[in-house]
Amino acid sequence: MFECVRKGAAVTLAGLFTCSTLFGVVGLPCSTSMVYAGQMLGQTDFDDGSGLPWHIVESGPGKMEFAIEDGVYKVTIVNPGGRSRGGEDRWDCQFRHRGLKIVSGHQYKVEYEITASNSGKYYTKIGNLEGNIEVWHNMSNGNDLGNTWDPIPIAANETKKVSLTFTANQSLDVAEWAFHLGGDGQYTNGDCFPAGTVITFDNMSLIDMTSDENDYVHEEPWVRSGILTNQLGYLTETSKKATLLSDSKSPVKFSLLDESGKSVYDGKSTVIGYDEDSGDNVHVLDFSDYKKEGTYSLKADDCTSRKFKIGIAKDYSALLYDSLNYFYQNRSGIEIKSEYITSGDTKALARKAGHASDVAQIMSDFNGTKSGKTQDVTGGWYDAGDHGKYVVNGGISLWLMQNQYEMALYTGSESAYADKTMNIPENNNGYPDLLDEARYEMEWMLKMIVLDGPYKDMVYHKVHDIKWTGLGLAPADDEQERIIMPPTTAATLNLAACAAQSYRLWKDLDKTYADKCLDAAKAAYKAASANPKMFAPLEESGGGGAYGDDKVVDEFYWAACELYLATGDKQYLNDMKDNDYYLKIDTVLKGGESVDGYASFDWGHTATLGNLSLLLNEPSGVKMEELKANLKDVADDFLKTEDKQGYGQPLKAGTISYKDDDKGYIWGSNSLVVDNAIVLAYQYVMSQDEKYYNGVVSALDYILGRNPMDYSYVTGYGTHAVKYPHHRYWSNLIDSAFPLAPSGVMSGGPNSGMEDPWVRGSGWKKGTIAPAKCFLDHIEAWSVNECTINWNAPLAYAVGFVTAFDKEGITIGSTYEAPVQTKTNDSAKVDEVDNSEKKPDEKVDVQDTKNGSDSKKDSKDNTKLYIIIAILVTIIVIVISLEIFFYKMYSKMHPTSKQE
Ligand SMILES: [Ca+2]
Ligand SMILES: [Ca+2]
Ligand SMILES: [Ca+2]
Repeated sequence: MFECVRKGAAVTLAGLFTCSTLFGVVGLPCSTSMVYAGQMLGQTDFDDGSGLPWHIVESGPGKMEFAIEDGVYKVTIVNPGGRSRGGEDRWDCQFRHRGLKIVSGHQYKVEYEITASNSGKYYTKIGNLEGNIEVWHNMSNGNDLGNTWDPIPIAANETKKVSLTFTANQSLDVAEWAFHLGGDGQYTNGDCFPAGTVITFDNMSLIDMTSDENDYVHEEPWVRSGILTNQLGYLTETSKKATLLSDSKSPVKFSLLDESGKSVYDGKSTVIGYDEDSGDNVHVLDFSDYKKEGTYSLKADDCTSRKFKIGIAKDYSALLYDSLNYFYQNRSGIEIKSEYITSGDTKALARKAGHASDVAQIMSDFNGTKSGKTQDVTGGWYDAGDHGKYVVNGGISLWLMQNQYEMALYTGSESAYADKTMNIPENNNGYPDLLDEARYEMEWMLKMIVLDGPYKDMVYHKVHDIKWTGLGLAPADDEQERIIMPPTTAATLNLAACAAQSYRLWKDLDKTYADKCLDAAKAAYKAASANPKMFAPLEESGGGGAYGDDKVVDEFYWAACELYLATGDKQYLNDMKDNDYYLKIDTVLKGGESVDGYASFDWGHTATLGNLSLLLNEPSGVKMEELKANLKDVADDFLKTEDKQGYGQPLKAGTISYKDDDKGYIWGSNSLVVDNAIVLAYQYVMSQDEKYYNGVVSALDYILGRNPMDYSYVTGYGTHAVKYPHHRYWSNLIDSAFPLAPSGVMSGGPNSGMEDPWVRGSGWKKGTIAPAKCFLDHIEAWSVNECTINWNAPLAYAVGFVTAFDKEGITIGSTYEAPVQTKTNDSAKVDEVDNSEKKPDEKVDVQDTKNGSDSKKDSKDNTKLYIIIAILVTIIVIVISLEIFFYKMYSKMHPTSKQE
């Protein structure tokens, strides 16, 4: 199989719902002790140190800690929440298990053990996710629904062992079992428990006594490949590197095998040894010299890699447009139509306009004081999995998209982004489609400008829901009140920079729009200069991401660069020269949320963006040689890091955040990989030295599968790609009424902070997992598996860049299909793999064209057979249907029949 079990390196990488990640045994299903016939729960006794799919869920200000230790699940109430603290009710602190299916008339047996360190009360129920339907609650047998809403009292240190049965009075396709442990409210007289209470759960069980059809299905654990490659493969002319898991201290032989299993290239590995970021012992396999297109696998020791291709320009082209389609699909304010969706279930992904009229309440401070005034801020992109729209994150995303176009102009590849290249409503309006997509965000940002009062021309920081919403929600069904947070210096400078950049790119296309942008940019810069210290707080709860930034010298620099390029006005040049960031490109993100993140820019650190614009435009009065020398230093640093890393990524561990001193990969680490790739792209363009181009390639290899998780972090791309990014609408995993994510969505990836309860509920202890392995693919795992505009933008940028320089270039309208994976190299076992379409018989490879046509004939014969079978099945179905019909008619006409 593509995975080979390695002694001493046996790590089961848990996908969705596998029982244990730390203690699982490679190649075996979950430990049998915890699964027994009839069990509907994915975890019952917590004896293996894992809690999932049980998890805690908090609504502000409710707060809990939890630990899975000593064979029990312990929840500590830090803040009960509840109405008296500004929350809602007892459900502000919950412990729950989702993914249940309840059938009307079935009998269920419920069992659990609960202990509390203080006396208090709790409420428990099985019902739908919205919380308005219950089939069972508390101590009942299901007959008292609607009248016994009182929580169950429990004494300090008492252990309640509950075992009872109930019969469901209705069916629920998507249900949960929840314990409410929070504060007071309309339905709860006083808090359930005081802060500091430890509530212990054990021996949970839910058995459907009537049928086992809805028992919990554990997904078979998968074992990572012993050789990690870019799962798509490699362009023909670029460097081609893979990582071999090996404890060997000396180089080992490896072979590149073609589809028939024949070796076409032999080489020797380079020993890296212990790779700190992954905790793996690794070698690098370099087969860059091999340039023939085809489908291959690598073999070394007793390992064979997944199949991959050489010659992937068309696959990269497909990825480019799918990753850009992310933005269309996250547009707010307009209907999302299937005709403009480039991948996935286009019918299910289409949706009604979200926040079609986004007229929101303006807050007069960040504490949530309403001003009584509203503003229409319809449009723009939703930021991420939520329905917030944040100027400081929209800004960098929009800037990157416009810079991708400007870079394409610089390198002569702009035809890939011209009118009629992208599937968007504006694909026939005479303007470049990439600029059209960016303009959708720019037009929204212009609506975020303060219209009057002392802060006129400043820009509101963000607009979002007043409270966080749950997963499984279409934007059109979001009923939360919308609020606009106060203007900030950072947001104002984001607008100044992006609008000035827009002016440059649009002035020869649409002068009216360009002038409007420039006027807004100048006014914003002036307003920010007059209010240089209006910051959004770093910490904030309630309905939206904080996006706090208390260091804006970098935003001032960025805006000054863009305005100088737009106007040539010396005032901006002087401001640039006075700024600490003048011509500086850094490898460390400092200030705001970040302590020492290894990158040159992110949403809160934007000085480098100004310098990148200078590099493409070379304005007079700027010491370009000095800037270019600085760029080279940084690019060399990233290359050095790639060479040191076992998996070739331009990323290093750092301090997790301003409030977490631990070291590791930071939130959205994958975005730093592609951000740094853009810096390498610039150095390639400036130097024409191919090693920098290959540096971009290496970064993408990591994102697309050459990583210690053996995941392609981009949905739909690769033979083992992420499927469940955190997103309210793409929430098929929670509720099948919603679609799966489309292709081309990049997950934020490994995050040592492990902030969400899902990833911690996996049994992983923070600080014990190697930085590059703090990842799992689950929609609830928002701290490792979210997706957002400022991560997909650099992905699209890097993919477009490498493809443009391939000899094939970017092909509009390409589609991607992963190679069929075989369990072994034995073609007889092809059928065991559920991956995409079945390939023609292997013999085609070694025979001539005549056999090629034979194989076509075979497939035609097969098609005939399928058609005959289909016709037979249809006839049978019709006959049965008619019988039922006549039987029903008969029954109707004879009312004494049993059916009536
Ligand atoms: Ca236990
Ligand atoms: Ca267009
Ligand atoms: Ca900043």
